[in-house]
Amino acid sequence: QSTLAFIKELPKAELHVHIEGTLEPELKIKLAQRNGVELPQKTIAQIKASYQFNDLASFLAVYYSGMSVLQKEEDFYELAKEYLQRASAQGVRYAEIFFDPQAHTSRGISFETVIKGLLRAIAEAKAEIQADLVMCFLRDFSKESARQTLLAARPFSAQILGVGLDSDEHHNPPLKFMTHFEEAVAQGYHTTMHCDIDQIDSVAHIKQALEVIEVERLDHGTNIIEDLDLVAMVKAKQIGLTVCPLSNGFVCPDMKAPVMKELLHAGVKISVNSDDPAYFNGYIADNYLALAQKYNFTKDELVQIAKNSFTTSWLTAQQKESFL
Ligand code: ES4
Ligand code: ZN
Repeated sequence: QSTLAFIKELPKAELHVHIEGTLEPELKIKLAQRNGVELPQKTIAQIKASYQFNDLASFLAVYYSGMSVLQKEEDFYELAKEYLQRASAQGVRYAEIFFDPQAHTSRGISFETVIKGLLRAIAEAKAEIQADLVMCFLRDFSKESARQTLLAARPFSAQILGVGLDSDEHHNPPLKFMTHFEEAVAQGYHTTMHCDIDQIDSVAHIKQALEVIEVERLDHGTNIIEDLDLVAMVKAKQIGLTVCPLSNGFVCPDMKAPVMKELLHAGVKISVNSDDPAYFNGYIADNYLALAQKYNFTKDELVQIAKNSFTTSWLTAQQKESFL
């Protein structure tokens, strides 16, 4: 049995995927035509050639500009439908999917348009793959904008499992959104946030997230390795770290794979995820495969990672059991 076949068959949960980051060039072109949006690139090859980034900021510029084609409920439906099909084909049984409401409401698209399209795709795919939504605040937007987003989400709060924090981390520490996370917890949402790799003040941001805001998971977060007290705390509290090797590969030559191995063997619950698969050249199985082929992760290690993905998910204990 090939390693890829083994990985695909391994039941996995995906805990860190931005639905807007699953927008493939093919769908981008189709939606641009349907909605009368003029794209700077005309062909799939040209679009792919424009995907050149070497840091978070250069990626985010491409990521946000690509979203201009997403306008109608149907567009968000198709986006999620395609992701769920791809994820299911790679052995994802359960996905907690990030979406960025402010990236759309700031363009005049209503919160309702976005979430209704996403929810319809999730409902339709239910027999093949289970999924929930996690709403992210854009950390480079204002606190007031985050407050309004929490308000706009209220009518849909039963269909949103948690809140996260993403986008440009520089000058936008976790503490900027402390009150929003408090309010989110009070409203019954689970919590996670991005602590991207090798940021200025990475360790300080992780400390804010874990010690002050007390999030349940960290997205990326591998810089905990720089502070052994943090490693011990994450281990004791069973905080999940949702790591994204191919995404890391754009800003760090070793994808943080050696650190992942170290954390895994220290008993930290790391999972492997695809982040923005349409932009980082691969879905979840491709991420597992990179670890196996380039960094000699063994089948046992991959199995442990897949188990961690369910353990650190926000499924109920009973639901987890059905997958493990
Ligand atoms: C993201 Cl890689 C990454 N980092 C921060 N925010 C994001 N949103 C989508 N992808
Ligand atoms: Zn991310």
